Amino acid sequence: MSRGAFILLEGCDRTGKSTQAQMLVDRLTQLGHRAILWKFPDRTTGIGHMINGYLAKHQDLNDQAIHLLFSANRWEAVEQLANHLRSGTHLVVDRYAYSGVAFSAAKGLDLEWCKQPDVGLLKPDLTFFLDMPIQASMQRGGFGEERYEKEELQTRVRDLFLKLREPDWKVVDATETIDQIHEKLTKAAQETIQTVASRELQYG
Ligand code: T5A
Ligand code: NA
Repeated sequence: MSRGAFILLEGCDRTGKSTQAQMLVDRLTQLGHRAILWKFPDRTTGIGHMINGYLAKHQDLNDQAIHLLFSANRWEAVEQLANHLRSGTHLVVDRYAYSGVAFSAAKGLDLEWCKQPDVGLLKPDLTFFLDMPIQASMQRGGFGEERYEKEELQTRVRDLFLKLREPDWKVVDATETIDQIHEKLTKAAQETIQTVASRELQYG
């Protein structure tokens, strides 16, 4: 049986990741695939509740502790994610370890230290980086409510994402229309679905 593809959407806040992730799941489903959405942080778990409390500014934690909780929130999902992929279900994942490293390093933690807790996780087969100027994303709905939604921090996060960028990332202009971006993502996702069908799951 062919395995599912792990498709990741990354980017700074308000670049349209959740909008596109949901649209991609719906489109793949319409095309006859089995596809599900998975969002990190997954705020529904015990660890996720702690992360939510921190992001909503109800609870303070030091930078190292919250970093490890974000990573633990990925580790607690790893078997479920792998099982979905093995059963042929595609995963459209809204943020993952690159966000984990970029946000914590932007706060001043050592970059190499930040990478360590995520070493060995399941790896994405396709990564989209939705990119746009911070000034423009700040104009979008809802910006400014959560802990990290500040211009200076987001600017550092963007620089760090560009530093973490891997050669196979698809950098997407997030200022294009929702439909234009959706078409690009769909095309690339379909190509990846074909190429990974008979490939082993990737960890790293
Ligand atoms: N974090 C996360 C860490 O520090 N470490 C970690 O390990 C992880 C996983 C919450 C915070 O946690 C940090 C990063 C974050 O600061 P979250 O729950 O993913 O992470 O954050 P959310 O608030 O859910 O999402 P974002 O702020 O990142 O927004 P999205 O999903 O990028 O954007 P979306 O789709 O909600 O769109 C935002 C607005 O823009 C409009 C939408 O309609 C919406 O109003 N929009 C567009 N407008 C014009 N043109 C387009 N192309 C548009 N696309 C969307
Ligand atoms: Na989102």
